[in-house]
Amino acid sequence: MTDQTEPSVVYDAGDGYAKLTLNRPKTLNAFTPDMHAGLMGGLARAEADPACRAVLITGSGRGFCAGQDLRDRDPRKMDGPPDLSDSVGRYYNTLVRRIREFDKPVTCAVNGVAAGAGIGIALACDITLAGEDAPLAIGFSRIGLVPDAGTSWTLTRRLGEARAMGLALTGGRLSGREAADWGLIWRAVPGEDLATEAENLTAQLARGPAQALRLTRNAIRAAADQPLDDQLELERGYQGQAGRSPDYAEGVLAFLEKRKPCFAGAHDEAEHSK
Ligand code: T3D
Repeated sequence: MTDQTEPSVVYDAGDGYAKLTLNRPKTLNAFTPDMHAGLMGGLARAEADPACRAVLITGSGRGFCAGQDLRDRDPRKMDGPPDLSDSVGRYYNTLVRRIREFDKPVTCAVNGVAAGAGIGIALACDITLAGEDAPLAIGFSRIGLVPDAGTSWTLTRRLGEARAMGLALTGGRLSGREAADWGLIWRAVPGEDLATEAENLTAQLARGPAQALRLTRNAIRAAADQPLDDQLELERGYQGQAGRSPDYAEGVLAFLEKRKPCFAGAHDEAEHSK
């Protein structure tokens, strides 16, 4: 439902990173096709900008994201049931894949309630912070749906089957603090500190050795899917690439010269293979 003149996603250039703010606060930033387009457009802009070396996703107002805009699913205004597989494939799967495969680190600050696919998007990011009291409301089963936007995958991997099943079947909720205690997200911080913490973290990643960070993301993700022997070989190959990078030379020099490193973030094209 496109009932606003403000952009549904606001793009701000930060200190070496881009901040993408979901901006439909009256609906707790529920997803419309326009908001999906805004997010995809913001990611494309961030990817194309060499000065941008990380992305932070957050929400405006008191919510992070309430999932799909249910006003666009009002059965009274439809001829028949919607084809949700089309919507999930076209919008949510595309977005989750885009975030997961993004070329630069992506952080997320869950500034307030996250529900349904809003949680899936938050958990697709590389590092997720939340306000201590921000509710993560799984919710899907409460409206007769199943977890989507990768939520069934992320919950199960990070929490194990017992907790994932309990949350998914009951449509239960966790506070940001519980989500961090359970290992679902990186950290929970007092709400008033969240924006600063998330911005500092994202700026830190933006200043980091871009190639090594990209390889590290790949290594951590691969670890869940393969045996130790394969992971050891993957680490060996990645370290070979990292060891040839100017960032490594700079890191060692900075250590020896007792100063902070200044990473240029030069990309070795060969290491783009995942
Ligand atoms: O459809 C597809 O394409 C398939 C994909 C599905 C993916 C999904 O995400 S399905 C799940 C959709 N989301 C939900 O089921 C969550 C629905 N919302 C809630 O359960 C609650 O609003 C919250 C737990 C998120 C927050 O509760 P609370 O008490 O803090 O706030 P509230 O009063 O319920 O909501 C505030 C306003 O936001 C309210 O509008 P109003 O009455 O002030 O004009 C409410 O209607 C609106 N809002 C909240 N969530 C949505 C929404 N409007 C549209 N769509 C929403 N999802």
